[in-house]
Amino acid sequence: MGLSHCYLVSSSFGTKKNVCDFPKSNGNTKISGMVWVPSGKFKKGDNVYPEESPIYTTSVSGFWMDETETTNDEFSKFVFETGYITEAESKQSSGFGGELGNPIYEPGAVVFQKPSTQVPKDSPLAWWQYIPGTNWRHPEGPESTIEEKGSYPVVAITYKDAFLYAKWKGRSLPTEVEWEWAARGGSEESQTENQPLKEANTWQGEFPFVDEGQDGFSGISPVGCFAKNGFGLYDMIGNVWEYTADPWKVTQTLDQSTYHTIKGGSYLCSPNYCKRYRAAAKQPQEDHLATGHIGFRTILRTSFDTFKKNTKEKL
Ligand SMILES: [Ca+2]
Ligand SMILES: [Ca+2]
Repeated sequence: MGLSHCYLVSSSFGTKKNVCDFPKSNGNTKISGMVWVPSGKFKKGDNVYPEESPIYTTSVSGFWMDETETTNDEFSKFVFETGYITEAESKQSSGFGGELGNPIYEPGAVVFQKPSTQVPKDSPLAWWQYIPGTNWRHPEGPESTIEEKGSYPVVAITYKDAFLYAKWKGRSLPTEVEWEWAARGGSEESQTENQPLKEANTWQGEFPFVDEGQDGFSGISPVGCFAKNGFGLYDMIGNVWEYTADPWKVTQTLDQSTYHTIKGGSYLCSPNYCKRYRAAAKQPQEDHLATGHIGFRTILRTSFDTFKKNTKEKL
């Protein structure tokens, strides 16, 4: 694969408004940017939406987790070093896009298009559009760029893209249980239906046509701009949805496609449309369909003690 199309975007970003100067949680060079999520037991699930139930008690072993969503700069490094071409940049041999109604073969991704007036809220195709030429380098359509957005979460990537990035780093995508436990941040209680304005980039105003940005951001924000949770993790809730390793178990066949579970909601979640700005919230995402509001973060399943012994670094 040629590398001529590859470039790092960090050289062109750095203005204050495009990066949040959040404090890093540890100085370990080996796993810089990750925090330790301790083991524990919690009540997984909720009953705000049907797919979140049943609620049950489960245990989780500890693991390291990226403190932020994977950024454009980080994904650029992966592409630069491997020559990887994402699914949204590749012509598909078999059609996908079952959620959109017709098989799609042309490279591209789904983009949120804010309507100019109110539209029926049960018509998601009124604000979602498949735009050929959209991909992680051009996440809002072929004319858009990620220049000066190196610290924004990478989007318009698929489950496979996220999986292979994690593998390249010697890491994994979290299971749904691991992700939900991490997003709870040590809290015993599940999150309320109240919108978390200080902790997450969500949507204020009448969805989908007025994004007031009362939380500081209309649209996606750079990573680390909101308060971290009890485990030191940023943006678990909101900003962009995050892939997990769990296939979506369909009880009713949606179409011929396969799906994985995404967690945490996005900047598009609002009280007047979709209260999925909670740890227990979940949705299916079609495996080969890239969209502009889904990203990911990785985990490392190395025990705390093993890590200390191997690195001899003070944690
Ligand atoms: Ca917002
Ligand atoms: Ca998120």
